[in-house]
Amino acid sequence: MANFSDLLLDVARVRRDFPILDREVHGKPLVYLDNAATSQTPVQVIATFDDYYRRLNANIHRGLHTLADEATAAFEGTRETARAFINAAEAREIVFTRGTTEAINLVAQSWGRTNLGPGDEVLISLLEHHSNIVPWQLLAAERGFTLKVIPVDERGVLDLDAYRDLINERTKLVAVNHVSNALGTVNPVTDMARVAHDHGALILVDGAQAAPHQLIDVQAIGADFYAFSGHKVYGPTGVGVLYGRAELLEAMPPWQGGGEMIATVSFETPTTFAAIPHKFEAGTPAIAEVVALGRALSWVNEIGLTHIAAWEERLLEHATDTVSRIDGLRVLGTAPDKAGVLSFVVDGAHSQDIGLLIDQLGVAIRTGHHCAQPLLARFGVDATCRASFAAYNTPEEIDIFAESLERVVSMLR
Ligand code: C6P
Repeated sequence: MANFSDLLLDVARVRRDFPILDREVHGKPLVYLDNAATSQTPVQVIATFDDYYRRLNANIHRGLHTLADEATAAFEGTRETARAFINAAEAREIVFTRGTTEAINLVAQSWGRTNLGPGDEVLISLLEHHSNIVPWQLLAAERGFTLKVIPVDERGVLDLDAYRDLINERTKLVAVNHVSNALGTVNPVTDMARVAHDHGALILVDGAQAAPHQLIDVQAIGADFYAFSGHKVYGPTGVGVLYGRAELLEAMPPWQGGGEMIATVSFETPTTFAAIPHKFEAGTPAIAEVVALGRALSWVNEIGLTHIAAWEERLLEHATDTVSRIDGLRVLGTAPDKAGVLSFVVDGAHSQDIGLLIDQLGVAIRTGHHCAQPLLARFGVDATCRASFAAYNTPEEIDIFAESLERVVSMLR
């Protein structure tokens, strides 16, 4: 049995914040190991959402009445909380989006459409989620620049020599994830940012899988853009954050037009735009979700990301050891620096079947291509099973998962 007693995370106390963990699935206690897809929501965040609609609900930045003022203050409060969460220099460098996907599309449509053209190159990696591939493919087809891909080795580690070979004076942007959702690899984004900047390129970091699991300091990384999603960091769906260096955001044109993003609108003279970040927030945003995201980030701070990271690292070790005993099981992603993601395939048992059968035993894992089809193709598979961990998971749950997996595999063979 793995020993977790030296770690400074009181998992029983953490679990009390998550009522959903008490439910049963198919008559069995839920073991939720699909946190890389969406993490569960603590009562404090649910209460903030509820309180918003009970007491504050109003449109923001527009009204002069009390509710509008209070809703605006709560909304803008999250901007400051998000700034501190990733150590951005200024709150106006935080743009609210619908999630990581929209944040990357914003950069592609605004910065990319203005700055990329024939002869230019954008470097992404084989580890990317489709949301950091397809926006660049769409734009490359339209603007005529070249998309290049940094390869990975057998362990799922980015080939940094290849990165240094691929980058050159034509490279305008490096767009990579901080942590791979499919394999868990943690990428050396600080070193990669230095190399990008040495070549005059910008770096966009997709932090969807990093923000819930490790302390983020966008200034220390040297990120020009950094994106993450609320629903993976114990917050609501439908909201995310794009960090952009103020100087870059200021120079970028709006990508969507509408209310709230303008300074003046006229048919006689050119329409002028609001200052950042509002220039990028057209229309009524997901106000309650943004307010609740602020509470989610504070909840993470209360538990402590360093404690969460240490806890999840131990869960990963324990899970890797336990499932590796299963005959014919192959772990995909064996990088020395990994976050709490365990991807695997099992000889003689299709991943989809494993996912369906293990759900019958109350265990939620993800199966499929994890929106990373080129990466899975690199490993010669079209699907894996993926267990991913959060602060509320326990070693006992890992044991249930491993026993259930063994049962399921023996049924399928
Ligand atoms: N990955 C997963 O199960 P959105 O959907 O916009 O909140 O996040 C997109 C995204 C971007 N980058 C990375 C590295 C991600 O992991 C994700 C979402 C989920 O792995 C759903 S496919």
